[in-house]
This record gives sequence, C-alpha cells and structure tokens, in this order.
Amino acid sequence: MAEYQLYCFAQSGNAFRAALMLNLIGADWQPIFVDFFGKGVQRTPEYRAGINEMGEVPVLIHGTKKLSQSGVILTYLAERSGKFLPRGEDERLEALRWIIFDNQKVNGYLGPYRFLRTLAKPPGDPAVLAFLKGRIDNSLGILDQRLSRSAYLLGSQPTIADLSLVGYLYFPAEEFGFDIAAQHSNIAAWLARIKALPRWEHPYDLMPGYPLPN
Ligand SMILES: N[C@@H](CCC(=O)N[C@@H](CS)C(=O)NCC(=O)O)C(=O)O
Repeated sequence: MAEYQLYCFAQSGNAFRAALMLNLIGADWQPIFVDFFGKGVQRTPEYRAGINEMGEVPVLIHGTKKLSQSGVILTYLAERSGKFLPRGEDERLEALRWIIFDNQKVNGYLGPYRFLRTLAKPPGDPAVLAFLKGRIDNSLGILDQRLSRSAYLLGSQPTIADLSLVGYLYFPAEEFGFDIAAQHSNIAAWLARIKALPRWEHPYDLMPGYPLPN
C-alpha cells in the first residue's frame, strides 16, 4: 500500500490541489476513487461516519491521520516535505490569506459554477449562474492583478498558495463557457509556469473517473 491515500475523483478541483501537491513533492501516493456523480458516495452515512463528517472530497490518509480541507492537506504536506512551504510568519499568514480567499471566492465559486453549468442534470438556474459569474469575474481580476507583481503569489517561488489557487483552472474552457487564460494574461503565464514544474499532471490524468459514463 502506498504511503498516502487520497479520496478523490477526476472532476474535483478541490481534490486536484492535494493530488498535484502529492505528485509535485514526489510522494508515494494512490488515489481512492469516490463515485461522486454516480452513487453519491460522499452523501452516505458510511462516508460521513467513517471518512469525512463534512461529506466532502478530498480526504488524505497518512498512517493514523485522516485530513480533510485541501488547505489543511496542503499545509500538512508542505510542513512534512519542506516543499512549497511558506517561510516565516509573514509568508505563512499571507499564504493562508490567499488560501481562504481562494476557497471562498475564486475556486469556491468556479467549482459550483462549472458544476451547475456543465455537470448537473438539469443544469442550474440561469440567475444563479449569472450571480456566480459576476463574482468569478471579480475574483479572477483580483488574482490577475496580484500576479502582475510577481511570478508566483508570494514572490519568486511557488508555494501552497499557488497550488490551492490553481484548483479548477486547468479544466477545459468549454466546461466553463469562457476562457480564463485567454481573458487574464498574468493568470495564463502563471498557469504555464506551474504546468512546467516537474511531475505536473492534468487533473483528468492524475485522478480516476474521467470521462464520466453517459
Ligand atoms: N473547502 C473544501 C471544499 C471541498 C468540496 O467542496 N469538495 C466537493 C467536491 S469537488 C464536495 O465534496 N462537495 C460535496 C458537497 O458540497 O456536498 C476543500 O478545499 O477541500
């Protein structure tokens, strides 16, 4: 059995953050497929009692440790490996600030937007989609502006803040109905830099469950 197990599925940008981190640090890890769309495993009492009371993916298993929330998982792996680790109090707090902003307002809106537009059957209410799109445009603008100042969020080196923020950003533009990279040049350059890191893989290659059965 691998050292780390990650409960995940291919379409999850939240899980991609953790899967990407595991790959980039060269960890010995294996995915455990969560049939999110088919059986809705994450909603079962067994999953909530045994895996994650929050009913969410991702969950990282490491020995006796069971961690959820991608920001917690990223922090744990960075502290253990020393890689992508923010250095000193100021950087640690700055990384946390961006991870919280991301969870709430960047990928926190992009994930549900893509889900309601492309994956949900029937698709979401157009008014809800319009609300989310307005919030997304604003948040991506803030991220793009920040990335005009430095190669990565905290400066010249990538940290867990960057690995959190890329959560949903490599999924195909057709799934969003707009092209994030084409509309935000600083985000595009930053995504290319992260993609060039050794052992980067696309979420659809890194985690099981793609493509979805019809
Ligand atoms: N803030 C959480 C978000 C996790 C999350 O919402 N995961 C989705 C899958 S992509 C989920 O499990 N949703 C189930 C639900 O909201 O009921 C994290 O970063 O881990």
